[in-house]
Amino acid sequence: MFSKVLIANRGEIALRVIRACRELGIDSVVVYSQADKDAEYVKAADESVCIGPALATESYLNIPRIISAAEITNVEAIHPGYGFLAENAHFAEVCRDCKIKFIGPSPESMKLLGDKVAARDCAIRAKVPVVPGSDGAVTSEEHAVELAEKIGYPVMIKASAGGGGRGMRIAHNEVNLRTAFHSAQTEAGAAFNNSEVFMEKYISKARHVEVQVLADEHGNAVHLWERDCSMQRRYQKVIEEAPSPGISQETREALCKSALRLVKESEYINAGTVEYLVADNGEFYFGEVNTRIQVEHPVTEMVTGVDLVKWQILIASGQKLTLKQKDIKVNGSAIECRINAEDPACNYRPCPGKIEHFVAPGGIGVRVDTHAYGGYTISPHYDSMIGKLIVHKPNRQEAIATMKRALHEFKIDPIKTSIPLCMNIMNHPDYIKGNIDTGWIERTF
Ligand code: MV4
Repeated sequence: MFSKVLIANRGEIALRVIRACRELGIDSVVVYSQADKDAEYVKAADESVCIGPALATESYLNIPRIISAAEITNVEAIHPGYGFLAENAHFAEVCRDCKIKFIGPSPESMKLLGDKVAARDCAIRAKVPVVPGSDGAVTSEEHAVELAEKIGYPVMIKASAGGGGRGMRIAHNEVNLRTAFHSAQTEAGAAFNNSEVFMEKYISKARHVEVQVLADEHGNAVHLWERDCSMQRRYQKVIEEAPSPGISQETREALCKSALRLVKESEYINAGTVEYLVADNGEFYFGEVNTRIQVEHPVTEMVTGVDLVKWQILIASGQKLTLKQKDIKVNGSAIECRINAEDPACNYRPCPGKIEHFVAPGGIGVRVDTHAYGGYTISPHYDSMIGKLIVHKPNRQEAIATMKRALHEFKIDPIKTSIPLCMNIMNHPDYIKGNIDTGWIERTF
Protein backbone atom coordinates (compact mmCIF):
# COMPACT_ATOMS: atom_id res chain seq x y z
CA MET A 1 0.00 0.00 0.00
CA PHE A 2 1.13 3.58 -0.64
CA SER A 3 2.18 5.68 2.33
CA LYS A 4 1.88 9.04 0.52
CA VAL A 5 -0.15 10.21 -2.50
CA LEU A 6 -0.10 13.52 -4.39
CA ILE A 7 -3.33 14.99 -5.71
CA ALA A 8 -2.89 16.77 -9.02
CA ASN A 9 -6.20 18.61 -8.89
CA ARG A 10 -8.20 21.20 -6.98
CA GLY A 11 -11.60 21.93 -5.45
CA GLU A 12 -14.16 19.33 -4.48
CA ILE A 13 -12.42 16.38 -6.16
CA ALA A 14 -9.12 17.20 -4.43
CA LEU A 15 -11.01 17.14 -1.13
CA ARG A 16 -12.75 13.88 -2.12
CA VAL A 17 -9.35 12.22 -2.70
CA ILE A 18 -7.86 13.72 0.51
CA ARG A 19 -10.76 12.14 2.43
CA ALA A 20 -10.21 8.73 0.83
CA CYS A 21 -6.48 8.89 1.61
CA ARG A 22 -7.06 9.79 5.26
CA GLU A 23 -9.50 6.91 5.72
CA LEU A 24 -6.95 4.54 4.18
CA GLY A 25 -4.17 5.86 6.45
CA ILE A 26 -2.30 7.40 3.51
CA ASP A 27 -0.69 10.85 3.80
CA SER A 28 -1.92 13.26 1.15
CA VAL A 29 -0.10 16.07 -0.62
CA VAL A 30 -2.17 18.59 -2.54
CA VAL A 31 -0.72 20.92 -5.14
CA TYR A 32 -2.33 24.34 -5.53
CA SER A 33 -2.09 27.48 -7.63
CA GLN A 34 -1.80 30.98 -6.18
CA ALA A 35 -5.54 31.40 -6.83
CA ASP A 36 -6.27 28.53 -4.41
CA LYS A 37 -3.71 29.37 -1.69
CA ASP A 38 -6.25 30.34 0.98
CA ALA A 39 -8.80 27.58 0.26
CA GLU A 40 -9.71 25.40 3.26
CA TYR A 41 -9.48 22.11 1.34
CA VAL A 42 -5.74 22.75 0.90
CA LYS A 43 -5.38 22.65 4.71
CA ALA A 44 -7.22 19.32 4.87
CA ALA A 45 -4.25 17.60 3.20
CA ASP A 46 -1.19 16.57 5.21
CA GLU A 47 1.07 18.66 3.00
CA SER A 48 0.61 21.23 0.25
CA VAL A 49 2.86 22.61 -2.47
CA CYS A 50 2.29 25.78 -4.50
CA ILE A 51 2.98 24.97 -8.15
CA GLY A 52 2.40 28.32 -9.84
CA PRO A 53 0.04 31.10 -10.82
CA ALA A 54 -3.71 30.87 -11.37
CA LEU A 55 -3.42 30.16 -15.10
CA ALA A 56 -3.99 26.40 -15.38
CA THR A 57 -1.33 25.93 -18.06
CA GLU A 58 1.19 27.21 -15.52
CA SER A 59 -0.11 25.16 -12.59
CA TYR A 60 -2.65 22.30 -12.76
CA LEU A 61 -1.77 21.50 -16.38
CA ASN A 62 1.97 21.95 -15.98
CA ILE A 63 3.54 18.48 -15.93
CA PRO A 64 7.12 19.47 -14.91
CA ARG A 65 5.82 21.46 -11.94
CA ILE A 66 3.58 18.64 -10.75
CA ILE A 67 6.33 16.05 -11.13
CA SER A 68 8.72 18.36 -9.23
CA ALA A 69 6.21 18.63 -6.37
CA ALA A 70 5.91 14.83 -6.35
CA GLU A 71 9.69 14.41 -6.23
CA ILE A 72 10.16 17.01 -3.47
CA THR A 73 7.46 15.46 -1.27
CA ASN A 74 8.57 11.91 -2.04
CA VAL A 75 5.14 10.50 -2.93
CA GLU A 76 4.65 7.04 -4.42
CA ALA A 77 1.57 7.85 -6.49
CA ILE A 78 -0.43 10.67 -8.12
CA HIS A 79 -4.22 10.89 -8.25
CA PRO A 80 -5.26 13.12 -11.18
CA GLY A 81 -8.95 13.62 -10.24
CA TYR A 82 -11.06 14.61 -13.28
CA GLY A 83 -10.36 17.28 -15.91
CA PHE A 84 -6.86 18.85 -16.11
CA LEU A 85 -4.38 15.96 -16.69
CA ALA A 86 -6.73 13.08 -15.82
CA GLU A 87 -7.00 11.78 -19.39
CA ASN A 88 -3.58 12.85 -20.60
CA ALA A 89 -1.75 9.68 -21.67
CA HIS A 90 1.53 11.59 -21.93
CA PHE A 91 1.27 12.61 -18.26
CA ALA A 92 0.61 8.98 -17.24
CA GLU A 93 3.68 8.00 -19.25
CA VAL A 94 5.85 10.67 -17.57
CA CYS A 95 4.67 9.39 -14.16
CA ARG A 96 5.67 5.85 -15.14
CA ASP A 97 9.10 7.02 -16.37
CA CYS A 98 9.59 8.81 -13.03
CA LYS A 99 8.56 5.68 -11.11
CA ILE A 100 5.49 7.38 -9.69
CA LYS A 101 2.30 5.31 -9.91
CA PHE A 102 -0.44 7.08 -11.87
CA ILE A 103 -3.76 6.28 -10.16
CA GLY A 104 -5.67 5.37 -13.29
CA PRO A 105 -5.32 3.16 -16.36
CA SER A 106 -2.10 2.59 -18.32
CA PRO A 107 -0.95 5.20 -20.85
CA GLU A 108 -1.62 2.55 -23.53
CA SER A 109 -5.31 2.14 -22.66
CA MET A 110 -5.70 5.90 -22.29
CA LYS A 111 -4.22 6.37 -25.77
CA LEU A 112 -6.38 3.61 -27.27
CA LEU A 113 -9.65 4.82 -25.75
CA GLY A 114 -8.84 8.52 -26.20
CA ASP A 115 -8.70 7.90 -29.96
CA LYS A 116 -12.41 7.62 -30.79
CA VAL A 117 -11.82 5.73 -34.06
CA ALA A 118 -9.60 3.18 -32.27
CA ALA A 119 -12.08 2.95 -29.38
CA ARG A 120 -14.94 2.27 -31.83
CA ASP A 121 -12.84 -0.51 -33.44
CA CYS A 122 -12.15 -1.93 -30.00
CA ALA A 123 -15.90 -1.88 -29.22
CA ILE A 124 -16.58 -3.74 -32.48
CA ARG A 125 -13.99 -6.41 -31.56
CA ALA A 126 -15.63 -6.71 -28.12
CA LYS A 127 -19.05 -7.17 -29.77
CA VAL A 128 -20.33 -3.98 -28.16
CA PRO A 129 -22.97 -2.49 -30.48
CA VAL A 130 -21.81 0.65 -32.31
CA VAL A 131 -23.87 3.16 -34.29
CA PRO A 132 -23.76 2.38 -38.04
CA GLY A 133 -20.91 4.48 -39.38
CA SER A 134 -17.59 4.74 -41.18
CA ASP A 135 -15.03 2.00 -41.07
CA GLY A 136 -12.24 4.13 -39.56
CA ALA A 137 -11.57 7.75 -40.49
CA VAL A 138 -13.30 9.73 -43.24
CA THR A 139 -10.59 11.36 -45.28
CA SER A 140 -12.28 13.40 -48.01
CA GLU A 141 -15.48 15.32 -48.71
CA GLU A 142 -16.42 12.89 -51.51
CA HIS A 143 -15.78 9.93 -49.20
CA ALA A 144 -18.08 11.58 -46.63
CA VAL A 145 -20.89 12.16 -49.16
CA GLU A 146 -20.66 8.58 -50.46
CA LEU A 147 -20.79 7.14 -46.93
CA ALA A 148 -23.70 9.33 -45.85
CA GLU A 149 -25.74 8.06 -48.86
CA LYS A 150 -25.13 4.51 -47.61
CA ILE A 151 -25.77 5.22 -43.91
CA GLY A 152 -28.71 7.56 -44.49
CA TYR A 153 -29.18 11.12 -43.18
CA PRO A 154 -28.96 12.61 -40.60
CA VAL A 155 -25.32 11.75 -39.91
CA MET A 156 -22.85 13.01 -37.36
CA ILE A 157 -19.22 13.95 -38.02
CA LYS A 158 -17.08 13.41 -34.94
CA ALA A 159 -13.44 14.24 -34.23
CA SER A 160 -11.22 11.20 -33.54
CA ALA A 161 -9.51 13.15 -30.77
CA GLY A 162 -12.77 14.66 -29.49
CA GLY A 163 -15.06 13.43 -26.77
CA GLY A 164 -17.58 14.78 -24.33
CA GLY A 165 -19.44 16.39 -27.21
CA ARG A 166 -16.50 18.44 -28.49
CA GLY A 167 -15.77 18.50 -32.23
CA MET A 168 -19.12 17.15 -33.45
CA ARG A 169 -21.38 18.25 -36.35
CA ILE A 170 -24.81 17.02 -37.43
CA ALA A 171 -25.61 16.97 -41.16
CA HIS A 172 -29.17 16.54 -42.45
CA ASN A 173 -28.35 16.59 -46.16
CA GLU A 174 -25.50 16.64 -48.66
CA VAL A 175 -25.14 20.45 -48.67
CA ASN A 176 -24.92 20.50 -44.85
CA LEU A 177 -22.49 17.63 -44.89
CA ARG A 178 -19.97 19.21 -47.26
CA THR A 179 -19.73 22.23 -44.93
CA ALA A 180 -19.86 20.15 -41.73
CA PHE A 181 -17.06 17.88 -42.90
CA HIS A 182 -14.62 20.77 -43.39
CA SER A 183 -15.63 22.75 -40.31
CA ALA A 184 -15.34 19.63 -38.13
CA GLN A 185 -11.88 18.92 -39.56
CA THR A 186 -10.74 22.52 -39.02
CA GLU A 187 -12.17 22.71 -35.51
CA ALA A 188 -10.63 19.36 -34.54
CA GLY A 189 -7.25 20.43 -35.93
CA ALA A 190 -7.31 23.66 -33.92
CA ALA A 191 -8.68 22.14 -30.71
CA PHE A 192 -6.88 18.78 -30.58
CA ASN A 193 -4.00 19.22 -33.00
CA ASN A 194 -5.50 16.27 -34.90
CA SER A 195 -7.97 16.87 -37.71
CA GLU A 196 -9.04 13.24 -38.20
CA VAL A 197 -12.83 12.77 -38.26
CA PHE A 198 -15.23 9.84 -38.62
CA MET A 199 -18.94 9.45 -39.30
CA GLU A 200 -21.91 7.86 -37.57
CA LYS A 201 -25.62 7.81 -38.18
CA TYR A 202 -27.18 10.47 -35.94
CA ILE A 203 -29.32 8.97 -33.18
CA SER A 204 -31.91 11.55 -32.14
CA LYS A 205 -33.66 11.75 -28.77
CA ALA A 206 -31.21 9.36 -27.14
CA ARG A 207 -30.61 8.91 -23.46
CA HIS A 208 -27.09 9.06 -22.13
CA VAL A 209 -26.50 6.02 -19.94
CA GLU A 210 -23.04 5.09 -18.66
CA VAL A 211 -21.71 2.02 -16.89
CA GLN A 212 -19.19 2.29 -14.04
CA VAL A 213 -16.48 -0.37 -14.04
CA LEU A 214 -13.57 -1.33 -11.79
CA ALA A 215 -10.77 -3.64 -12.96
CA ASP A 216 -7.56 -4.75 -11.31
CA GLU A 217 -4.19 -5.85 -12.71
CA HIS A 218 -4.90 -9.48 -11.78
CA GLY A 219 -7.63 -9.91 -14.38
CA ASN A 220 -10.63 -9.24 -12.12
CA ALA A 221 -13.31 -6.81 -13.28
CA VAL A 222 -16.77 -5.82 -12.10
CA HIS A 223 -19.40 -3.34 -13.22
CA LEU A 224 -21.28 -1.18 -10.73
CA TRP A 225 -24.41 -0.78 -12.83
CA GLU A 226 -25.39 2.38 -14.64
CA ARG A 227 -25.94 6.10 -14.27
CA ASP A 228 -28.36 8.13 -16.35
CA CYS A 229 -26.87 11.46 -17.40
CA SER A 230 -29.45 12.50 -19.97
CA MET A 231 -30.15 15.78 -18.17
CA GLN A 232 -27.55 17.92 -19.92
CA ARG A 233 -27.23 21.28 -21.58
CA ARG A 234 -24.57 21.91 -24.19
CA TYR A 235 -22.87 18.65 -23.21
CA GLN A 236 -22.64 19.80 -19.60
CA LYS A 237 -24.35 17.39 -17.26
CA VAL A 238 -26.77 19.07 -14.86
CA ILE A 239 -28.39 16.13 -13.03
CA GLU A 240 -27.29 12.48 -12.87
CA GLU A 241 -29.00 9.52 -11.28
CA ALA A 242 -28.80 5.81 -10.60
CA PRO A 243 -30.48 3.57 -11.57
CA SER A 244 -31.60 4.89 -14.98
CA PRO A 245 -35.37 5.46 -14.95
CA GLY A 246 -35.63 4.89 -18.69
CA ILE A 247 -34.32 1.38 -19.39
CA SER A 248 -35.63 -2.13 -18.83
CA GLN A 249 -33.87 -4.68 -16.64
CA GLU A 250 -33.02 -6.59 -19.80
CA THR A 251 -31.36 -3.54 -21.41
CA ARG A 252 -29.57 -2.76 -18.13
CA GLU A 253 -28.02 -6.22 -17.94
CA ALA A 254 -27.02 -6.27 -21.61
CA LEU A 255 -25.45 -2.80 -21.25
CA CYS A 256 -23.41 -3.75 -18.19
CA LYS A 257 -22.24 -7.07 -19.66
CA SER A 258 -21.10 -5.36 -22.83
CA ALA A 259 -19.15 -2.80 -20.78
CA LEU A 260 -17.20 -5.65 -19.19
CA ARG A 261 -16.41 -7.14 -22.61
CA LEU A 262 -14.89 -3.79 -23.57
CA VAL A 263 -12.86 -3.71 -20.34
CA LYS A 264 -11.40 -7.12 -21.25
CA GLU A 265 -10.77 -6.23 -24.88
CA SER A 266 -8.93 -3.00 -24.00
CA GLU A 267 -7.08 -4.62 -21.06
CA TYR A 268 -8.41 -1.77 -18.97
CA ILE A 269 -7.29 -1.36 -15.35
CA ASN A 270 -8.69 0.89 -12.57
CA ALA A 271 -12.00 2.83 -12.53
CA GLY A 272 -13.61 3.71 -15.85
CA THR A 273 -16.93 4.53 -17.44
CA VAL A 274 -18.38 3.12 -20.64
CA GLU A 275 -20.81 5.60 -22.16
CA TYR A 276 -23.78 4.58 -24.30
CA LEU A 277 -26.51 6.23 -26.32
CA VAL A 278 -29.82 4.50 -25.65
CA ALA A 279 -32.54 5.02 -28.27
CA ASP A 280 -36.19 5.14 -27.16
CA ASN A 281 -36.75 1.58 -28.47
CA GLY A 282 -34.16 0.34 -25.95
CA GLU A 283 -31.43 -0.27 -28.51
CA PHE A 284 -28.07 0.91 -27.26
CA TYR A 285 -24.85 1.98 -28.91
CA PHE A 286 -21.30 2.54 -27.73
CA GLY A 287 -20.40 6.20 -27.17
CA GLU A 288 -16.97 6.49 -25.60
CA VAL A 289 -14.95 5.42 -22.59
CA ASN A 290 -14.02 7.92 -19.86
CA THR A 291 -10.73 6.79 -18.40
CA ARG A 292 -11.05 8.73 -15.12
CA ILE A 293 -13.15 9.05 -11.99
CA GLN A 294 -16.15 11.13 -13.01
CA VAL A 295 -17.87 14.09 -11.39
CA GLU A 296 -21.04 11.99 -10.98
CA HIS A 297 -19.35 8.98 -9.31
CA PRO A 298 -21.19 9.60 -5.97
CA VAL A 299 -24.57 8.39 -7.28
CA THR A 300 -23.02 4.99 -7.95
CA GLU A 301 -21.33 5.06 -4.54
CA MET A 302 -24.65 5.76 -2.82
CA VAL A 303 -26.66 2.98 -4.48
CA THR A 304 -23.91 0.33 -4.35
CA GLY A 305 -22.18 1.33 -1.09
CA VAL A 306 -18.81 1.02 -2.84
CA ASP A 307 -16.17 3.74 -2.30
CA LEU A 308 -14.87 4.19 -5.85
CA VAL A 309 -11.99 6.53 -5.00
CA LYS A 310 -10.65 4.14 -2.37
CA TRP A 311 -10.80 1.34 -4.93
CA GLN A 312 -8.90 3.47 -7.43
CA ILE A 313 -6.09 3.81 -4.89
CA LEU A 314 -6.16 0.15 -3.80
CA ILE A 315 -6.12 -1.08 -7.40
CA ALA A 316 -3.21 1.26 -8.30
CA SER A 317 -1.26 -0.10 -5.33
CA GLY A 318 -1.60 -3.60 -6.81
CA GLN A 319 -4.31 -4.95 -4.52
CA LYS A 320 -6.80 -7.51 -5.70
CA LEU A 321 -10.39 -6.48 -6.40
CA THR A 322 -12.17 -8.43 -3.67
CA LEU A 323 -15.61 -7.17 -4.73
CA LYS A 324 -17.68 -9.93 -6.30
CA GLN A 325 -20.15 -9.12 -9.06
CA LYS A 326 -22.98 -10.98 -7.37
CA ASP A 327 -22.57 -8.83 -4.24
CA ILE A 328 -22.84 -5.51 -6.08
CA LYS A 329 -26.50 -4.61 -5.79
CA VAL A 330 -28.37 -1.41 -6.53
CA ASN A 331 -30.01 -0.23 -3.35
CA GLY A 332 -32.71 2.42 -3.84
CA SER A 333 -32.25 5.53 -5.93
CA ALA A 334 -29.64 8.31 -5.91
CA ILE A 335 -29.76 11.70 -7.65
CA GLU A 336 -27.00 14.28 -7.99
CA CYS A 337 -27.50 17.98 -8.79
CA ARG A 338 -24.45 19.91 -9.90
CA ILE A 339 -24.44 23.25 -8.14
CA ASN A 340 -22.73 25.73 -10.44
CA ALA A 341 -22.04 29.43 -10.10
CA GLU A 342 -24.02 30.55 -13.15
CA ASP A 343 -26.62 33.14 -14.04
CA PRO A 344 -29.81 31.94 -15.72
CA ALA A 345 -30.58 35.56 -16.64
CA CYS A 346 -27.28 35.63 -18.55
CA ASN A 347 -27.89 32.43 -20.54
CA TYR A 348 -26.34 30.37 -17.72
CA ARG A 349 -22.95 32.04 -18.10
CA PRO A 350 -20.43 31.25 -15.35
CA CYS A 351 -20.90 33.82 -12.63
CA PRO A 352 -18.00 33.50 -10.18
CA GLY A 353 -17.61 35.64 -7.08
CA LYS A 354 -17.48 35.62 -3.31
CA ILE A 355 -19.91 33.52 -1.28
CA GLU A 356 -20.89 35.61 1.76
CA HIS A 357 -23.50 33.27 3.18
CA PHE A 358 -23.35 29.48 2.78
CA VAL A 359 -25.61 26.94 4.49
CA ALA A 360 -25.39 23.36 3.20
CA PRO A 361 -28.36 21.01 3.56
CA GLY A 362 -28.18 17.90 5.73
CA GLY A 363 -30.45 15.30 7.22
CA ILE A 364 -31.21 11.76 6.24
CA GLY A 365 -30.15 10.69 2.76
CA VAL A 366 -28.23 13.89 1.91
CA ARG A 367 -24.57 14.13 0.85
CA VAL A 368 -22.83 17.36 -0.13
CA ASP A 369 -19.47 17.09 -1.90
CA THR A 370 -18.01 20.58 -1.95
CA HIS A 371 -14.93 22.59 -1.07
CA ALA A 372 -16.98 25.79 -0.65
CA TYR A 373 -18.05 27.65 2.52
CA GLY A 374 -19.09 31.15 3.64
CA GLY A 375 -16.26 33.52 2.75
CA TYR A 376 -15.00 31.37 -0.15
CA THR A 377 -14.54 32.97 -3.56
CA ILE A 378 -15.38 30.98 -6.70
CA SER A 379 -12.41 31.73 -8.94
CA PRO A 380 -12.98 32.88 -12.52
CA HIS A 381 -9.92 30.85 -13.54
CA TYR A 382 -11.47 27.40 -13.24
CA ASP A 383 -14.79 25.73 -13.89
CA SER A 384 -17.77 27.15 -12.09
CA MET A 385 -18.90 24.10 -10.12
CA ILE A 386 -19.44 24.99 -6.43
CA GLY A 387 -20.22 21.44 -5.43
CA LYS A 388 -22.54 18.50 -5.80
CA LEU A 389 -25.71 17.75 -3.89
CA ILE A 390 -26.44 14.03 -3.77
CA VAL A 391 -29.48 12.33 -2.23
CA HIS A 392 -30.08 8.64 -1.60
CA LYS A 393 -33.50 7.18 -0.79
CA PRO A 394 -35.29 3.81 -1.10
CA ASN A 395 -36.98 4.84 -4.37
CA ARG A 396 -36.91 7.57 -7.02
CA GLN A 397 -40.04 9.35 -5.83
CA GLU A 398 -38.64 9.77 -2.32
CA ALA A 399 -35.26 10.77 -3.75
CA ILE A 400 -36.93 13.58 -5.72
CA ALA A 401 -38.80 14.76 -2.57
CA THR A 402 -35.54 14.77 -0.59
CA MET A 403 -33.71 16.59 -3.39
CA LYS A 404 -36.39 19.31 -3.42
CA ARG A 405 -36.15 19.64 0.36
CA ALA A 406 -32.34 19.80 0.23
CA LEU A 407 -32.31 22.33 -2.65
CA HIS A 408 -34.71 24.44 -0.56
CA GLU A 409 -32.33 24.32 2.43
CA PHE A 410 -29.23 25.14 0.38
CA LYS A 411 -28.33 28.83 0.85
CA ILE A 412 -25.58 30.29 -1.30
CA ASP A 413 -25.62 34.11 -1.37
CA PRO A 414 -25.22 36.52 -3.05
CA ILE A 415 -23.90 34.73 -6.16
CA LYS A 416 -26.25 33.21 -8.74
CA THR A 417 -26.33 29.41 -8.87
CA SER A 418 -28.01 26.55 -10.70
CA ILE A 419 -30.15 25.72 -7.62
CA PRO A 420 -33.32 27.30 -9.16
CA LEU A 421 -32.78 25.39 -12.44
CA CYS A 422 -32.40 22.11 -10.52
CA MET A 423 -35.58 22.89 -8.53
CA ASN A 424 -37.53 23.59 -11.75
CA ILE A 425 -36.39 20.26 -13.17
CA MET A 426 -37.34 18.36 -9.98
CA ASN A 427 -40.85 19.84 -10.27
CA HIS A 428 -41.27 19.10 -13.99
CA PRO A 429 -43.72 16.30 -14.96
CA ASP A 430 -41.32 14.97 -17.64
CA TYR A 431 -38.53 14.58 -15.09
CA ILE A 432 -40.86 13.03 -12.52
CA LYS A 433 -41.92 10.47 -15.17
CA GLY A 434 -38.25 9.90 -16.07
CA ASN A 435 -39.16 10.93 -19.58
CA ILE A 436 -36.01 12.78 -20.64
CA ASP A 437 -33.33 12.74 -23.31
CA THR A 438 -30.18 14.72 -23.96
CA GLY A 439 -32.05 17.52 -25.77
CA TRP A 440 -34.72 18.00 -23.08
CA ILE A 441 -33.31 21.07 -21.25
CA GLU A 442 -32.72 23.03 -24.47
CA ARG A 443 -36.28 22.27 -25.65
CA THR A 444 -37.91 22.96 -22.29
CA PHE A 445 -36.16 26.06 -20.85
C1 MV4 B 1 -24.00 10.94 -30.74
C2 MV4 B 1 -25.29 11.48 -30.73
C3 MV4 B 1 -26.17 11.04 -31.69
N1 MV4 B 1 -25.78 10.15 -32.61
N2 MV4 B 1 -23.65 10.05 -31.69
C4 MV4 B 1 -22.06 13.55 -27.25
C5 MV4 B 1 -21.01 13.10 -26.31
C6 MV4 B 1 -20.32 11.98 -26.99
N3 MV4 B 1 -19.86 10.98 -26.09
C7 MV4 B 1 -21.32 11.43 -27.90
N4 MV4 B 1 -22.36 12.42 -28.05
C8 MV4 B 1 -23.37 12.18 -28.89
N5 MV4 B 1 -23.08 11.27 -29.86
C9 MV4 B 1 -24.54 9.70 -32.60
N6 MV4 B 1 -24.17 8.82 -33.54
C10 MV4 B 1 -25.62 12.39 -29.75
C11 MV4 B 1 -24.66 12.76 -28.84
C12 MV4 B 1 -25.10 13.76 -27.93
C13 MV4 B 1 -25.08 13.58 -26.58
C14 MV4 B 1 -24.61 12.41 -26.05
C15 MV4 B 1 -24.57 12.23 -24.71
C16 MV4 B 1 -25.01 13.24 -23.90
C17 MV4 B 1 -25.47 14.40 -24.41
C18 MV4 B 1 -25.51 14.59 -25.75
C19 MV4 B 1 -26.02 15.77 -26.25
C20 MV4 B 1 -26.05 15.94 -27.57
C21 MV4 B 1 -25.60 14.94 -28.41
